[in-house]
Amino acid sequence: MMIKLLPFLFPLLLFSLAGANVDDGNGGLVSPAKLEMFVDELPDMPKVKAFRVKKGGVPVTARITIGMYQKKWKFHRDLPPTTVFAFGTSNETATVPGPTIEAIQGIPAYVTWENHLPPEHILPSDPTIPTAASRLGGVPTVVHLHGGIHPPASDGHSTAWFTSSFRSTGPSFVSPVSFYPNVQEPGNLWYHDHAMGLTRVNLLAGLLGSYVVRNPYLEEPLNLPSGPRFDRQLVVFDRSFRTDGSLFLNSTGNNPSIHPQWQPEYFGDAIVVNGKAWPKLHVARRKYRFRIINASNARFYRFHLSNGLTFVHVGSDNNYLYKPVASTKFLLAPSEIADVIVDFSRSTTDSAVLANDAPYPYPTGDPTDEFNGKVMKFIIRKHKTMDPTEIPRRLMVHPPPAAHRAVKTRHIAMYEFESATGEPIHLLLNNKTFDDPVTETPKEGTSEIWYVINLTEDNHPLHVHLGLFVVLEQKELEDLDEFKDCMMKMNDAVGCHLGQHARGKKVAVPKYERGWKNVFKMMPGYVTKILVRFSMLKTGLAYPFDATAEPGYVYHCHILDHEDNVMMRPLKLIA
Ligand SMILES: *[C@@H]1O[C@H](CO)[C@@H](O)[C@H](O)[C@H]1NC(C)=O
Ligand SMILES: *[C@@H]1O[C@H](CO)[C@@H](O)[C@H](O)[C@H]1NC(C)=O
Ligand SMILES: *[C@@H]1O[C@H](CO)[C@@H](O)[C@H](O)[C@H]1NC(C)=O
Ligand SMILES: *[C@@H]1O[C@H](CO)[C@@H](O)[C@H](O)[C@H]1NC(C)=O
Ligand SMILES: *[C@@H]1O[C@H](CO)[C@@H](O)[C@H](O)[C@H]1NC(C)=O
Ligand SMILES: [Cu+2]
Repeated sequence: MMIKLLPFLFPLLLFSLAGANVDDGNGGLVSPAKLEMFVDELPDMPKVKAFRVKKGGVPVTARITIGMYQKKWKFHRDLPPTTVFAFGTSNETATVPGPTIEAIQGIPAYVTWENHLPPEHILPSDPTIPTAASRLGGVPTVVHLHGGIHPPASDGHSTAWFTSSFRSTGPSFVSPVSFYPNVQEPGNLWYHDHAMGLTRVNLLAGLLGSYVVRNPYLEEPLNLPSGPRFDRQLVVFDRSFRTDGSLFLNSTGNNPSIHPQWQPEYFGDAIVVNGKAWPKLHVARRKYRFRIINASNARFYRFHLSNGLTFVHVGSDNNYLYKPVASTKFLLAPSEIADVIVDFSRSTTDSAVLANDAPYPYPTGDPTDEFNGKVMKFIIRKHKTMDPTEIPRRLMVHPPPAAHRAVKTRHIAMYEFESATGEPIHLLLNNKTFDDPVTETPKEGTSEIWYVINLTEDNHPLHVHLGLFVVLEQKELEDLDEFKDCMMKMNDAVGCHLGQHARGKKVAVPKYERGWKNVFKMMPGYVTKILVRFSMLKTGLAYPFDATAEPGYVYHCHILDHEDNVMMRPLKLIA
């Protein structure tokens, strides 16, 4: 009898043994110590041209199709394949991150984004936060081109989501085809999912990729490192894995009686660059250009190189700086993009580790450890190679901020609401949810001053769709408690700010962040003054499309866990 039962009992026994240390339903996690660093080569993502080249080399408008597929992706030599959601021109070529889309300034592109995802998500989400959902099932997705200047219908509005084969669509869905005029200046953008309440999980699953806008006439004379070998994208994010290779996102919230799954910040154990955990790259002893995108949900990175080499910043987010700025260490918030030159010919060593020492959450959280303190390794060839490139003294001239007279001043206050036990419940802008009527209605073609007031404990990277901004001033409040008291009593940013409550010292903006930006870190306890422009950067003219159309745009915190719950507000341009 016993013997007969055993074959049946045995798997059950194994199952319950495995269950013993996974009592919270989260499964056994891979310790980062189990993943040897610097064993996988840094991948180069496939490139997709968002233009066609006619006879004679003339680039013209193109139509491309990019799908979202569920497939397996290998994040590390010693990790079983991971089920992911990947972008690609086909299932076979889909990658995490997705292909790098290459566009040319002024050449419009039409991108059809297709959802080929199965009915069920691979990660848990939370129905108690405002979340896109279809009664027919399916995974709602919508793509936002971060840094793009394009009409509202192509902006990937959070409620313009769609499921597989467009079987269901969200209330502001307009068309499966996004129109990107590519009228922004040459620089770095990225595309990623933006579905209401699912952005954090859809990005964790892999729905992100980089997008470069080039202008050969303006950029070739700069003589910066170029071409696929020397001009590289580094898309950085952090992820945790279970021992079976699957992505890990905690299915229990930190405040489960209010939000069963939502947690205020996702931090992964492994640092992944271009889809490989702690990769290595063999480099020649010469200059390279790295466009580093922080595609983490919540992790900040303060990058430096272990051998002390400097980074020379040539751009920040999607714009060139006026002149190069050298630094040995720099801070990148989620969704910020650094554009740096590293000259390996100056290295005294044969390798350099790209390292990170930003506490998490930034700035008051845990220090980094030997795992999340390392990002990737450069292995530097022994002998110098010929290097015809240089770092010019001047890069690109943009009209100075003073040239934009602001016609309106607004105050944007960031609030975090906590439960009785001190756990975050949700975060709001101006104490309003996403569904409250629109209050930010800039006039197209104008510039505005926004005072962004951070009343929370965290650094919230603010992202404004469509509008580019310059940080004019950041002031550290002398008496944050007094200011907070005023704000909590009155929710009157204007009254509290202009009254006697906002004394403080000015803190310089780092030189490498003084350009026109898409995202900026709003330091806790600071009032940050930005100039946002809702017109074309170079000419100051209105956009070459109807920016006042429905469904409008949004602005939000780019910590995805905050954006989803629900640190995001509508932004509607008016004529
Ligand atoms: C994509 O390929 C994977 C196998 O790699 C398969 O499981 C999946 O069903 C495919 N998806 C589609 C939409 O064909
Ligand atoms: C998941 O989150 C809960 C609540 O914050 C926590 O108690 C638990 O330790 C977490 N589980 C893992 C595996 O991190
Ligand atoms: C990446 O962005 C996240 C959130 O947007 C931020 O917390 C993190 O510090 C950033 N990391 C780097 C390296 O910039
Ligand atoms: C924020 O809004 C809630 C609900 O409308 C209200 O109860 C609360 O007093 C507001 N807080 C502030 C600081 O205005
Ligand atoms: C908001 O303020 C908190 C401290 O009060 C700080 O930790 C956090 O970084 C600030 N966020 C931003 C975006 O500045
Ligand atoms: Cu935030």
